[in-house]
Amino acid sequence: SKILIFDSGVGGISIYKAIKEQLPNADYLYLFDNKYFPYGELEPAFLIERVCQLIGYMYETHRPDLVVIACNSASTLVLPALRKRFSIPFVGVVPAIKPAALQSKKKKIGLLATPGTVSREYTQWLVNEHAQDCEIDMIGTTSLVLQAENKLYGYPVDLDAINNVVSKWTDPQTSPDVVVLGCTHFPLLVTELEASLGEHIQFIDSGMAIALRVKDILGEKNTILDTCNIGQSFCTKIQAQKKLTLLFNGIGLSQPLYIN
Ligand code: DGN
Repeated sequence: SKILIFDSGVGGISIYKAIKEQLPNADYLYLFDNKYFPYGELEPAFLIERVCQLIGYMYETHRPDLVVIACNSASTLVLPALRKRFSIPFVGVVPAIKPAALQSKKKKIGLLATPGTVSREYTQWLVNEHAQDCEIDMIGTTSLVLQAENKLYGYPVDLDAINNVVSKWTDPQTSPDVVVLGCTHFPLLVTELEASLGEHIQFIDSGMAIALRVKDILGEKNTILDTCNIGQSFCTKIQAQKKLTLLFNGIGLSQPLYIN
């Protein structure tokens, strides 16, 4: 099968890695929008149009079997429009509020996402639906998105910037015990986040759940659903250098990116 993974930037690579573990033989295309990155502060109406336009281009030129919107900022907004317009399956990535609420012993969870994602009605719906018994503390940040991009392009990560963003969670007495990484860029910074916050916080991302969903839709038998830990971050597990096709801005220019 041909799977198109889309994000504003390189964050969707954390999702790609999780899917690739489940479906090693699929063909992967990775599209990112280097013209309008970052997505976390764009006007909703503009973002809907932009994503539909890019996916429309890819739909015509590459005919993917399935599209993963590997961006919480986009998925919490544009999935209904995409599903209405294109008759292929879409898998969206949205904050893993439900598993976080189930795993939190303190019944206090954090959401670390973009400013767009923390302000979405859909995110509020997720909280009302799945985490009524929890207190929820949200941080919306673009700075961490930029740090994750830096890291993947081989530039140094600014640890002070990370510390500043999450400083209110450093005290184990008052912090949440479970934090949702509600932006696909953030699993790429999990080592830095752990170094900054210490061991009193468990991070949850959507990678594994999304990978299993993709596998399910594409019809392969899903054997590890019962034993998987949805919250585990898989991006740190990739050892070998892998090559995947990157498409910049939907205009066909592609070049390999090497991922450690
Ligand atoms: N990686 C995206 C997300 O999951 O929300 C958005 C990052 C951005 O463009 N700000």
